[in-house]
Amino acid sequence: MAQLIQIINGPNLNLLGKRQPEIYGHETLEDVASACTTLGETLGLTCAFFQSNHEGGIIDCIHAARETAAGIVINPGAFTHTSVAILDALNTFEGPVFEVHISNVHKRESFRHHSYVSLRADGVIAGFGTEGYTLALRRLGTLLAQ
Ligand code: DHK
Repeated sequence: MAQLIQIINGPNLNLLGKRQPEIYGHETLEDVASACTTLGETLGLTCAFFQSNHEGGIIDCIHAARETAAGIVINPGAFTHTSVAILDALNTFEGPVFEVHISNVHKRESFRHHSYVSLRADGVIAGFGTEGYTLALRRLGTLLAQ
């Protein structure tokens, strides 16, 4: 049976493709979902997608994933740099967690250099554009097949 991967996107990522395309590219979140779904089928993984502009919604999604998902891919957006609550929620999840940033946060403002989520993440991908999501999915495919 296919294992479920919960893919979570935080604030402003609903505007992907329209928002600062020079930083975040031209692909939309629907494009990301489509690429992940297609790749997931080849890896035996089913992808569930969630986006919220609200911290509590993301936390509720992580809690629900405790019962349903084998792994999490999360781009918490700006909550990456501020949210102890999302870190705490991820610490309740037992499977692998991968943190994705579309842009190279280390090449940007210093406030983007620190990530609370990285204290829990099993791996971090930054600066690979939207391809970062499928790279994380490939790694989950490898880990969960072991
Ligand atoms: C997305 C955001 O919305 C920013 O707040 C982060 C991240 C970077 C990204 O690169 O995907 O700082």
